[in-house]
Amino acid sequence: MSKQDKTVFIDAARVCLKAGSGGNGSASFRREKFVPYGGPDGGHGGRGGSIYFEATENINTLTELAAHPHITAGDGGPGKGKRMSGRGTEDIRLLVPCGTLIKINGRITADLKKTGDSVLAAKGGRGGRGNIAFKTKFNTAPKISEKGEPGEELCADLELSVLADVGLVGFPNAGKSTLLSRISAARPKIAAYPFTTLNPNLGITRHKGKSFAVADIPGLIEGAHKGKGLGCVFLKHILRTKLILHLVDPLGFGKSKPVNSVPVIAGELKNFHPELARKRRIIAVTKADLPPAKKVYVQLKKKYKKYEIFLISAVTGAGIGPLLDKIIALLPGLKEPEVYKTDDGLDPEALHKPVRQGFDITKIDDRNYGVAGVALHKIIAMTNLAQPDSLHRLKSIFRLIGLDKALKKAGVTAGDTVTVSGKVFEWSDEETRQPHKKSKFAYKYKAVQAARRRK
Ligand SMILES: Nc1nc2c(ncn2[C@@H]2O[C@H](COP(=O)(O)OP(=O)(O)OP(=O)(O)O)[C@@H](O)[C@H]2O)c(=O)[nH]1
Ligand SMILES: [Mg+2]
Repeated sequence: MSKQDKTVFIDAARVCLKAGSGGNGSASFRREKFVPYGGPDGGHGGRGGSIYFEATENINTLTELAAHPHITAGDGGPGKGKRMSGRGTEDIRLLVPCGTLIKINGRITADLKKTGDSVLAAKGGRGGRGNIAFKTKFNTAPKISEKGEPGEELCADLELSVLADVGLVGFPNAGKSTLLSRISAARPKIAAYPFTTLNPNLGITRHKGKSFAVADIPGLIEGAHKGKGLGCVFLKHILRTKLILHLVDPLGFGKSKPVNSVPVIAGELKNFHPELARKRRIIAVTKADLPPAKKVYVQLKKKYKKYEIFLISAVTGAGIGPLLDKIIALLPGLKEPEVYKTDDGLDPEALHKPVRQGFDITKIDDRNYGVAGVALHKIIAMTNLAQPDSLHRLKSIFRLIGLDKALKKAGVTAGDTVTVSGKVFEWSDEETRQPHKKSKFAYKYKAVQAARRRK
């Protein structure tokens, strides 16, 4: 049994990703002998690790990811005093086979075709800024530092659609795997009984200075497109091939005559996907070293004039040269069909671009309001509510993005509670001043939880 056969072939997996959050920024002040008013010196937090998918030809199944679907990248380190930035965390690169489609929220975000193709799946959070970033000429001693940005958290669906130039199809036992092992270094399992191949096998054929990839899939039987046998599960793996090589067993399969193989397989391909019917197809009668082969070859030639038909023996090697000549002559003129389109104009990076605006206000009851919004969620997560200056900054942001106005329009009155991203605030109509100017006025928003804690 080959190594490939021992590994379970898995061509679909759902993985849950959690990118690392950024480290918290530091709010610290320089304290040094003979340096009065040393000023803010809190460093920024480190970057959280991102998670990428990267294609490699060294693996051919999604088994590993399907078995370990929860991937978490490390968080960034916290910033420290003396302007020390936190440690950034390394990104995780998850290796997938070439031909893997990445779907996020049900949309194809990327189609990783060749080694090195990669896509950012979950972006790590940036580090929170330390108080050195908040120093202004009006506030030279800011007691503000940001918390780290949360890392993205999502589930991605991976689907492998093997990429090959030539797809081998035919009834079970036709000699597909034998041919693949003859023309490439692949060593699929071969045996004198049907349904030997249980997973697609991929091999690279080199001929007269040209090379192309060949995929051998499990044998097809009548009704395969309806789920009979194994073939239909794997037919999708030849969807992206440029050429189909149909192998006809001169000994026939079951009670079916060898010539019947042509219309039956053609029907199965067409019923599975119209793209398979459109593909250029050539036929080869196998096992030329056995007596009935020549007769079947002549019959087929007579009956199906529109196809190029070859007579080959994977055991003796007879006829294989001309067949490969034909394949290398045809391939440059054939295009890989666009079976999977990455969703129209969807830029994989767009998923990770920061959302700046937008929130929804819901009136829960007369005295309670809820506010939701992606950008707001991030702002709240990055605000250190225990710092009065940060709370004040948050309040300014609320005013700048128009949340104050919108809430007033929605009918909020003094004493009502406003829940933003799980944090509860109390609405106050009083005027506010910046806290570092020692305002005697109350904050417009009071972090109710923080206030309770202080009592
Ligand atoms: N004499 C002879 N036997 C062959 C030739 N090619 C394949 N065979 C035999 O036919 C049998 C089936 O070969 P496989 O390559 O396993 O056939 P397959 O199409 O991959 O079969 P499945 O994987 O079951 O669909 C084996 O016993 C091979 O030794 C050939 O050219 N000549
Ligand atoms: Mg086989």
